[in-house]
Amino acid sequence: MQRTFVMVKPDGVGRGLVGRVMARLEDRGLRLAGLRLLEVTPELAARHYAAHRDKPFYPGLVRFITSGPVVAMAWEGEDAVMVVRTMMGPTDPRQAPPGTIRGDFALTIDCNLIHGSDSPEAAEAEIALYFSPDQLVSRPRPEESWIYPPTSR
Ligand code: D4T
Repeated sequence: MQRTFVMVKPDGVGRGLVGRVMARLEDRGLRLAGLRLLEVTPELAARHYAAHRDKPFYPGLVRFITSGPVVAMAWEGEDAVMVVRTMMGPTDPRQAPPGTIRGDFALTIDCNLIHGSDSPEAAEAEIALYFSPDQLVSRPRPEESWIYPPTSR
């Protein structure tokens, strides 16, 4: 099972959308492997967004991500990284089709509601940034035989 890191950003927490975002991921069949409510410090933001350090939007990005509580999550599923990215929609919510999380709940790139890892390697690094091993669980959901059916059924 692949793991991915997902964050409901301060706008999503502030607007009370955490439950609805989580419900979409659960409804899809992904399983929750880790969950934390926290405030991102400037130091943590700098580590999370190190790849964007030289971008013009970086100062605003750090200001935004540290502006209120976030919900950090690890989710598991086959191809979870790609599945979550597809469910999120493009970075700019104006380009995001209806039915995607950003397409249904957000309007601007500055407040685009959700983050999801863009590769399995990024997922591993981001999960390690927000969770210690004892804060993660990996237990199949009982109904998973209806989500990943054995090929021989
Ligand atoms: P995250 O990392 O938040 O999941 O977003 P994406 O993976 O979809 O997009 P990204 O890494 O390119 O951008 C990170 C973060 O920066 C904000 N941003 C991005 C911004 O404020 N202005 C911009 O022009 C861009 C490209 C939004 C997401």
